[in-house]
Amino acid sequence: MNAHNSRARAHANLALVKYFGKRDLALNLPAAGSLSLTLKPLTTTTHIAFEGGIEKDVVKVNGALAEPRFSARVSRFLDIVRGMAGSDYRASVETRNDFPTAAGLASSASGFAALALASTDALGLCLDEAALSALARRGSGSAARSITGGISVWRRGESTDGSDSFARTIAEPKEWDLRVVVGVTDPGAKKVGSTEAMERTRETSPYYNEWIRSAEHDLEEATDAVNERDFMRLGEITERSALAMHAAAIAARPGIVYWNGATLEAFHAIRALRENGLEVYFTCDAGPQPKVLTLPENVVAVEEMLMATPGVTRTIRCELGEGARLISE
Ligand code: 2P0
Repeated sequence: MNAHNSRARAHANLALVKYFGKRDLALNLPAAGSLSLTLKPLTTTTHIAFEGGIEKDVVKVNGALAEPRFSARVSRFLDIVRGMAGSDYRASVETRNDFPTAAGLASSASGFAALALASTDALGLCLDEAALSALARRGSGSAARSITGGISVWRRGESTDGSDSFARTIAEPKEWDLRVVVGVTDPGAKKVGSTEAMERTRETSPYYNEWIRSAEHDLEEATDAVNERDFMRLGEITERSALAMHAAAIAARPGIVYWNGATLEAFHAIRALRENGLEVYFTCDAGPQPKVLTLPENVVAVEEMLMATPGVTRTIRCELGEGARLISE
């Protein structure tokens, strides 16, 4: 048999300073840098086998054939890898997420990070971490930050080809024990996809330029807060970055509102906990799940608070995880 196999694993990541706007749509180059936590468990495991003589890529997600749109996106990504390796082999891809897709948690970051590593390894390419991160970015912008572990910064970069727009770790998991609790709310109305939302916000939101300016400033300040292990400062930047991102999206035309009632109730409950002296800060992505940044001693109180919020159906405890890696089993 003429097959090149590989298996890789990557975790999802949560941005504390958000990425929401592109300077290049085709290359997924961000208009501003972002800062994130790579989170375990939230794991994607991907197996890939390239073979000569098969006609097209076959993509399975959690055991079922992927939707045509997603398969086409994976094939476009694999075309980039094939181009780098000088191969025309098609691939069979099997990817599994250990977190519930119904939870509405983004899997494209961990998915394209695992795919970037598995596909390059299977075709004999040996990329360093920066090159892998820049490649994963082509699949989904935030995937750049799932190649790296711990706390990562994805720089905007200046070059038009994107070669300087990749993530790097600024603190390893063992260097700062940060925790995140995700609140899963009931699925809300149909969401607008991230790429479409970013483009609509860039084109129509009167707040877009200010949002991008504030994001660059927040990134510098959040990087300092990480370097100084200043949790309160990092938490304050986390909340304001999420609120500013959503404000820009809400002001797009038509406005993009990702929150449901439970999301907002959770935001207020988190602030109430903080007024009682607990170090807890919220954030939220392109969906209705409230996510809480905290320290180990507050995890149980945060879970109780989230479960007491009407509309929150379950919680997921997370901590800092490693970057993408190859696995043998
Ligand atoms: C982030 N999000 O920084 C932001 C915050 C959602 C809100 O990155 O178009 O799936 O594939 O580059 O990476 C989700 O967007 O978008 C995202 P594309 P991606 O985590």
